[in-house]
Amino acid sequence: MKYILLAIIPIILASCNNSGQKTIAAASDSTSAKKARVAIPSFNKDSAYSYVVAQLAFGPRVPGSQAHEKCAGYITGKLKSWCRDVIVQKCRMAAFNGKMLDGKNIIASWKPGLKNRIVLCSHWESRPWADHDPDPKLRRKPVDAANDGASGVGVLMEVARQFSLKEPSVGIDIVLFDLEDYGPPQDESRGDDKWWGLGSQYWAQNPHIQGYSARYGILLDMVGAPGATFLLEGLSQEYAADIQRKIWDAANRIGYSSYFLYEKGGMVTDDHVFIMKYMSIPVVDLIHLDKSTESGFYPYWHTTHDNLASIDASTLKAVGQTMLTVAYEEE
Ligand code: AHN
Ligand code: ZN
Repeated sequence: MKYILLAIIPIILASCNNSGQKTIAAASDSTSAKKARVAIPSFNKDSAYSYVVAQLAFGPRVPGSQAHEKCAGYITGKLKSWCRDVIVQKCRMAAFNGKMLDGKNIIASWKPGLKNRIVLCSHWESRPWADHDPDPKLRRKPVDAANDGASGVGVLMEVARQFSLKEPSVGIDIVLFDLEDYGPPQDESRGDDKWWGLGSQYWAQNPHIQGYSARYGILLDMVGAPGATFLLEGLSQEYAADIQRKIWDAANRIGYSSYFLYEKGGMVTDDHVFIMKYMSIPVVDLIHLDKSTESGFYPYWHTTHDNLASIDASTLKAVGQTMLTVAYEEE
């Protein structure tokens, strides 16, 4: 509950949803003819899943560890095999505890000269502490971060592979952030949002290309759990409502209505906040929210159970196919 402000006025929400539904139907009617012209490649869920497996094989990718170093090399190598323009942006950031962290934001760009572009992002490193584990003895153990890390990267790696086979018409940047999840452990009560998203804070203030901008961004966070529910995250709704609607409409149109719910979720301090703040690019957080858990996130969030067993390739497919649909339909 500390990190996520849940909506408290269900009556107002219900009426918003109802009027929203009509607009959705009208919008998809008028655009369906144009949409039908674009052939959308098929996202390979087994391929995405294999990229999740490969990341986990290094062990927890905790900043400063060998696994972290090796995994950065793995992701960079794969992206270079699919994309000519890959940049590894190094940063050195102070953590909440004074420790200096060496981070790497990994960036792949298609049509880098084009102004008309969108940015897809996720974070790739693991949280050092499973501070929300039900077992207090495990709360200082690192998180495998299958869902909270590897899932978004796995999806975007497969998206990158698809881009290598067929370029979308707009420019695209895939930005994989480091140092997202080094925020203070729950029991240390240093409740300041500035200790989260260190990699994205660095990139947003020191873009890989001077004067970088994009029309909009999509952040993938925890996109691999079985039966995931993507609610309309509050800050995205406030600052990027039209983009959020476009993504949810695309997902619902291609058959993923059980994952993409037109239901308001809480506000999350995630990487998208810093991109919006420092770059003024509207960014939607596509994140698994669950109103039945105490945290508001998916049940295994920041626990030792966030491992390979909590990943379902069908969820990766729903998210990945939606990303391809949005990207290839953009003109
Ligand atoms: C906070 O807990 C402040 N933000 C959650 C962002 C996050 C952590 N996403 C994944 N792990
Ligand atoms: Zn996390």
